[in-house]
Amino acid sequence: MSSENGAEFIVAANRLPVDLERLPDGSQRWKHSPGGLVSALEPFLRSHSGAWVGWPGVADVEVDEFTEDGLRLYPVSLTADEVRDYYEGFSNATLWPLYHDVVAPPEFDRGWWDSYVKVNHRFAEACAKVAAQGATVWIQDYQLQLAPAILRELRPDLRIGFFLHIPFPPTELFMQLPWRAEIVRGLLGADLIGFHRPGGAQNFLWLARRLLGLEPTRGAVGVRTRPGVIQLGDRAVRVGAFPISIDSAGLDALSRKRETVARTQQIRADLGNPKKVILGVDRLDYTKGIDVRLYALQELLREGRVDPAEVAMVQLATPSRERVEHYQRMRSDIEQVVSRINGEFGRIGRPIVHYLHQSIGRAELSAFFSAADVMLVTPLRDGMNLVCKEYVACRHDLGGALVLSEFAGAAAELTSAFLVNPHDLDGVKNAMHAALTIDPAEGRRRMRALRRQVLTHDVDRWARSFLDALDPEHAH
Ligand code: GDG
Repeated sequence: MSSENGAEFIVAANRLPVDLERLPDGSQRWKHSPGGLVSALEPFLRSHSGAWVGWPGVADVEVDEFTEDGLRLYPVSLTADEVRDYYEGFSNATLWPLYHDVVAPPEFDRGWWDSYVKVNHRFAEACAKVAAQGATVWIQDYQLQLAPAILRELRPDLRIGFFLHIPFPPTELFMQLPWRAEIVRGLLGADLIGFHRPGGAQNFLWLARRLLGLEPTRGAVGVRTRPGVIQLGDRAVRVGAFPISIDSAGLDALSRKRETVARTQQIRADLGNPKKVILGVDRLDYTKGIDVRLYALQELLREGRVDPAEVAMVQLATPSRERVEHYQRMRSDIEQVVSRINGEFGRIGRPIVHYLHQSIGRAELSAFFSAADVMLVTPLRDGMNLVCKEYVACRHDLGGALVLSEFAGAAAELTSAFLVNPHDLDGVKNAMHAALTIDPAEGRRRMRALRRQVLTHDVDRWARSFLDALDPEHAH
């Protein structure tokens, strides 16, 4: 494609915002998977003749570029071996656990690394082909950390941003990575590198000094302000903190709809109208601490601090990365605890834990949030965690109480939650108990404070603050 009709604003992410689905009869269709990222960036993408570069989610298919709802989509193909090595291997069995405080041991495999390098080249080449002269390219997440530098080589005219959606780890842990200098160099191809929290930015600045002998600024990085700066020849790379959020107003409106309110009541009735409904919503992932909250509930029931006749818990565990070995093991561990609790405390027609290993629609999810007296978000480590913000956005009635791990990025913003250390089981139990027995006026006070934060800091503000910092002359 010539640069005259190239795109001016490009998002590159491992996945496209649509998934290719293969139907049993052999035919194919596109299934929309509108995530927060898509809705956040859609206005920019549309008004800047935008394009999205990503993998369509199925191995070994060559798909031509196409336009969906006015958005230009450029599929990047992956072979089955690349899905295994670049995606399931290096991205999800090396980087994911390493960046999440090694809560599972990361595997270092040279073949996986080779595949990661190769696929990052392919993504960068796709961006180089699609971008108009002087365009802005925003590269997303840990699967594509080499792409900024490769793209910079291919197209020095571009403005390149990078955002990491998961935590950037403490430097001692990052130093384990055999390819640590390559990753830091890859990221430095960007003009702006964004993390959720200032701590991540600070870790990165330290590594640039230690591994590459660069001289970053030494001041403390602020939230959306005071980025660190690394001078690389005539180029200044900025490194900042931009906490992501959700479509707060959209969820607030959805939760107020008559149908949602009716569905909320129906869900409580289907659960047997218990006095208290407890909820967990996560991708089934070992970082999310699903087991932590189940063990805490089990002990509270055993100690008689929670009456099995008065509570029902719903755990929605959305299927995720099912071919990665660690995920298979964790799934069966969690399912075992669920059935133990139900075996010990359930009655016919009244299990304690309603466990769903499936994905549900957005409207249904908002009804779940509205139905929950206590929301449990207990990750061992989480870049941000959107679920807790979604819960808050749905509680226009000021009902409900949030138990939130200190190790989620969101904890820095949601300080009126019951904050817990997920490694401290007694602490989690006490917080759950406090949330279950909270005085309604105190609950409303806390929820009001949480909502003030979430409603004034939405995903649009996140995208705008990043893009303004990337291109200060053209504030968005
Ligand atoms: C990564 C980082 C960071 C889940 N089940 C269903 C469903 N979901 C939605 C939730 C939420 C999203 O998926 C999960 O987002 P999280 O932020 O909680 O977690 P990760 O997937 O690990 O996301 C994380 C995020 O990137 C953004 O930067 O916050 O720290 O790990 O929106 O609602 N949605 C529907 N049905 C489900 O069954 N519709």
